[in-house]
Amino acid sequence: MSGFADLEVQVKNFHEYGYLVLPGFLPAGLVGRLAPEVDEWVSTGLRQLSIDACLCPQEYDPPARVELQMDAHGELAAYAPLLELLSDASLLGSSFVFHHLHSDRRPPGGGGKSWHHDYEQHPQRDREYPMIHALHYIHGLQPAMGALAVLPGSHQHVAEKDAWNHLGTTELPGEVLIDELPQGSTVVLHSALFHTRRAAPAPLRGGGPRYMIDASYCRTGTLWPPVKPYWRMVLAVGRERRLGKGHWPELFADRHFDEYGRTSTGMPS
Ligand SMILES: O=C(O)CCC(=O)C(=O)O
Ligand SMILES: [Fe+2]
Repeated sequence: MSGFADLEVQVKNFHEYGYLVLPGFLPAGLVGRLAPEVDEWVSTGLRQLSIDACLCPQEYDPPARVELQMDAHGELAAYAPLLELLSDASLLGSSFVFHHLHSDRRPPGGGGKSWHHDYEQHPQRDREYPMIHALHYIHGLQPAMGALAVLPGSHQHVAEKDAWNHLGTTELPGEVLIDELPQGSTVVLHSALFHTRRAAPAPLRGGGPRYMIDASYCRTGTLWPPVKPYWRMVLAVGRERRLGKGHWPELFADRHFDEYGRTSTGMPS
């Protein structure tokens, strides 16, 4: 991975390239509080319960806890420097809503994820309203952990999320590889940007667990498909905890979403 341009230049080019790389964006104190929460979320099975409740809502009740109830995770979802950045006219603009957040820790040597994008629209038809994913690499990235690769500009191409799955995690001409970041780094993607996670090399070559928390946000003005059957409960936690501190009135507002199941299917990614 080579160096990345100044934030200002990256923001100016976001429309064209569809991503920003923000090394060391999160303060050490917040990173230090997030990691044990991720550990608990994964180790106690809460993460799996939340996945089961999305994949099979007929069989599983909504989880007793959601990520935003954890102190540092809630703080991260409404981290002021991130929200200020998103409010730039080149990104989401001044009015946007939280969509969902996932927290994960992958073991050393973990598998890859084929080329895909994560823009929620069923069926895919345009890119009029931007949606953004912030991928937070809590302990940074090293080549041995498994890289992220993105294809600049691919967010302008209207396609289903899995349209490039057949490519697996193969290297594509023009891709940008992001494989080395310090702890507390964030990669901001236009959600329609195609990206892939490469498999981590054998665990013996080091790398440690790979922590990633991803949070997504959408410009308001259209109805977005929810991806979790219990999406109202998640937004209610954001409102009850006053995570936006009153500065972002639409951040956890239900009214920007369609009914679950009307246009949405399956598991958020
Ligand atoms: O693990 C990563 O770096 C990216 C994962 C991803 O693209 C996803 O979960 O949708
Ligand atoms: Fe993704």
